[in-house]
Amino acid sequence: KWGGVPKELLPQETYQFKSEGNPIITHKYTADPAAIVVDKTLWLYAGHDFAGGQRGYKMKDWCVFSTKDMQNWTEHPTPLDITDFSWAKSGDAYAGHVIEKNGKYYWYISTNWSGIGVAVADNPQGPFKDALGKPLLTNEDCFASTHSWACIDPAIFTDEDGQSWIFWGNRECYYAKLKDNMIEIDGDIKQINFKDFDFTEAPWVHQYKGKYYLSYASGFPEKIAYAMADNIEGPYEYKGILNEIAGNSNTNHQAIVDFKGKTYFIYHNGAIQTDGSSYSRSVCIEKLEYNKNGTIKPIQMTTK
Ligand code: FUB
Repeated sequence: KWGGVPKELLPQETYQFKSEGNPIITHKYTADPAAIVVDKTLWLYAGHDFAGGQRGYKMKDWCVFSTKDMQNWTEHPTPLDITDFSWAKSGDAYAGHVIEKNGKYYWYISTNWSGIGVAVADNPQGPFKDALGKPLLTNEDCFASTHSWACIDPAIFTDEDGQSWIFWGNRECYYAKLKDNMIEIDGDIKQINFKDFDFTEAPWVHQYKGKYYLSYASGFPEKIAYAMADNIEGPYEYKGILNEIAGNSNTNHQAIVDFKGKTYFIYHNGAIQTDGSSYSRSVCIEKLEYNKNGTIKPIQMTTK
């Protein structure tokens, strides 16, 4: 159906590598990172750009990597690909986000035109299986949208009270509560309304010292901006640009995660593309630091 790499050619075995700097993964193109920490291991989930996409993204499967020290990495067998979602007619393995709840791992994924789906696994490396057999969210749920690719880029945040929320969108940022089963929307879908925002896509919510942080890709080419609030539903106050345009990539897509006493900002750039397009991206990792007043210092992009 997808005319990409045959399933049997997707990695079936683990692959070990060491990262010496950015991009951290150089044996394949990776994009749209999301990360979680389970015990003493950081799990990194990413989309997979196929080289040579001169006329757009070629993304058919997702990847999973793990590390205990941010230097020595393992790539695990392909945990999920777009053919695992029979309803995903558009067949583009766009950005996703994995989260643990009640001992299970849920991977929320974008398909570009067909909506957002959710897959589930018993462990962080998968394999993951479509949990619903249909989309969790579709373009019809993006009530303010005037275009057909608004239903992308899910980001999940579980608050201290145990309530999980899903944020997503392109041009407009939507959010909703998830039921405890993580595969149903609970109540109304709402929109983040904010005046100083130039929201393009890639929302990510995290918390630090009681404040909520909503980071997102802004403008085009994209920079990562962020806003802060006292409540998960806002109002969010714009705080500035966190990450400038990342070299050779029109898109920018961030994950923010605490691991072993440090906070990391994970994103992608186009540093090692060789096809002259913006469609062969690579995941990079930087340290993220807060100011005393809770604002975030601008990210310094490094190669070492
Ligand atoms: O990788 C495909 C799309 O590009 C993602 O869904 C967006 O966030 C942007 O990175």
